[in-house]
Amino acid sequence: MSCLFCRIIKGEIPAFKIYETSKVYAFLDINPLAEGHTLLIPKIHGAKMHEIPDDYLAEILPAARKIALALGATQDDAFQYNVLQNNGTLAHQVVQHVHFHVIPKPNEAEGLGIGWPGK
Ligand code: DGP
Repeated sequence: MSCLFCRIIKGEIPAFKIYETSKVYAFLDINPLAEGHTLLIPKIHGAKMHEIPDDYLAEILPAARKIALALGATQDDAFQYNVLQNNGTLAHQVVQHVHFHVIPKPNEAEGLGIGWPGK
């Protein structure tokens, strides 16, 4: 098994786990664009989103919501964030296992990262 993120799911490569269910796994990004930058992945291998079965994708947004709440999201605008997902190298995908970025957007980081071509 050579997929980096499959190896993280199996615990063969260390990562700071944030959340896990039978179908999804979330961990801190090794190269964070902001403190708390989290990667959320299905626990089934597929490079691009359209390769992932619906029952795995169905757990992604509820998990992203829980992660956002854990990072500090509230009813007001005090905590803001991006949820991003890249498919293919032209779309700036580097790791070939589907992943969703949950990226806090602190005020002082205005302009950092999110215009993705500048990444
Ligand atoms: P993308 O460009 O969407 O494919 O982003 C891949 C992300 O994966 C990037 O933000 C850095 C992160 N990443 C790469 N290798 C590792 C690793 O070994 N551990 C962790 N935690 N994150 C990684």
